[in-house]
Amino acid sequence: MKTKKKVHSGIFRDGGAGASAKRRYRDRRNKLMKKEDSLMVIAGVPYGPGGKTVWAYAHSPTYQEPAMMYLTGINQNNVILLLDPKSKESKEILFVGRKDRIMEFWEGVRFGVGDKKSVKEVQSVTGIKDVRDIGELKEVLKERFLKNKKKSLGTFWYEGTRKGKKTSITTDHNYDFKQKLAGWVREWKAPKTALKNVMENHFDLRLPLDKYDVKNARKAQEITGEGFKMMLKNFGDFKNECQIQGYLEGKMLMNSPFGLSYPSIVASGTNATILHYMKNDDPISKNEMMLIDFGVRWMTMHADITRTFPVSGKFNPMQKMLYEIVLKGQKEVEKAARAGVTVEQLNDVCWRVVNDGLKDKFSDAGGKFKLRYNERPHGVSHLMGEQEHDGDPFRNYATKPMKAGWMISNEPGLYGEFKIRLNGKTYDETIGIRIEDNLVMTQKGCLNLSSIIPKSVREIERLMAGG
Ligand SMILES: [Mn+2]
Repeated sequence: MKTKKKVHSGIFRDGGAGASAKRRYRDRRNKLMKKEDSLMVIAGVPYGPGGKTVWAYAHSPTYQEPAMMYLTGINQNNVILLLDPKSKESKEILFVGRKDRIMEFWEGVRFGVGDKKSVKEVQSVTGIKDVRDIGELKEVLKERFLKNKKKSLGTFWYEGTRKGKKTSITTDHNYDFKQKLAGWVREWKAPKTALKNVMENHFDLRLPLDKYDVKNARKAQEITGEGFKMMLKNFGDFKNECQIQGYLEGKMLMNSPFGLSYPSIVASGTNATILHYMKNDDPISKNEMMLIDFGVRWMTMHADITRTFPVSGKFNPMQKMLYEIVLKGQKEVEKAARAGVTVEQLNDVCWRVVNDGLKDKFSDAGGKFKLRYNERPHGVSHLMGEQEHDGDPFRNYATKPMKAGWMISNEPGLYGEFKIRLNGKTYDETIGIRIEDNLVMTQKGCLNLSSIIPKSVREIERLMAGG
């Protein structure tokens, strides 16, 4: 049973515009050259989501820097927070633009200086009494900085080590702001070292979720799980990946005003071996497996779930065998996860169990396989919380003992070409399997928030049979 060839690669979002592609593209360029009749240079977008904007900006109703969201809850751009713990005047100042009626015409109500009502609301929600015009920031900061005995100025940017070298994310708004502050500090004749990164302390506080966050994270799981169950029950209606995406996301968004955690990955057959598959436009066929990676937000908490199941509604013997190997890896990670353990240790558990399972169950039964990676296709866990991927982007936390309240993903996977003869029948498929739950660490173990979302072979087959 060979997996069907996919329609197009995805390099061209319009499918290469069919047979006439070359002519059409060349024509367009020629026309532009004729019109301009001069030297031109045109650049494609240099960065993906998360480049210059907050990661979630493009596809979620939340567009705030998560650090600001965490500290103030204000979901509006161009807000700056000054914290001055030693000050006798005001320890906290929120800088914001003036009330701007034209901007409001385009974007809706915005909080701004000169608008008593919105300022009052922000003051009462955040508890910050001192709200000033953002135009005063530099002056106020200078005065505060020169008064400050320590002569230090903290700000937030992403910094970590990569391959043993200290490095920063230099393409986002945090770094731009840090560079601006560095210039000011220079102007004020202070040494470069006056600028300090608050990232580590910030994450120490932000990563352990409190009860309210956990409650919201649970709610996100419930909505996500409900959408998944409805989608499975109605699976017979779908003929294309995009229909599954539309239905599933629709169900989730109907139950949450906070948007998706991220755009779903809806991958059938060979597409499931592409880790960040986003094309979601291929037809599905009955002998394939489907991998979907999806989730919704509730308040500021994210669900990040992956489930894999057979399009036919029934696992064939090879699919079941491979699926249960991955499931075992996930179970062992869940058993090992608790405060004090590191993500790297979970990786060791996960990939040992999955690779041993492949050898003991699959190879020993005569199976042959080809993976597209050595031993580990990706990390089994990432931190979660205010962002779907939270914590430092360099994953330096992977070697630090986890703390109670940290939320992580548990997502073992298996991707490759598999062939086996079972019960007189040969199975030969390119398969991607990933099963992802979200765990919250406790002192003694962990809470699996996703235990309400079906994943056993029996549960999935029952739901797909309409029950
Ligand atoms: Mn994940």
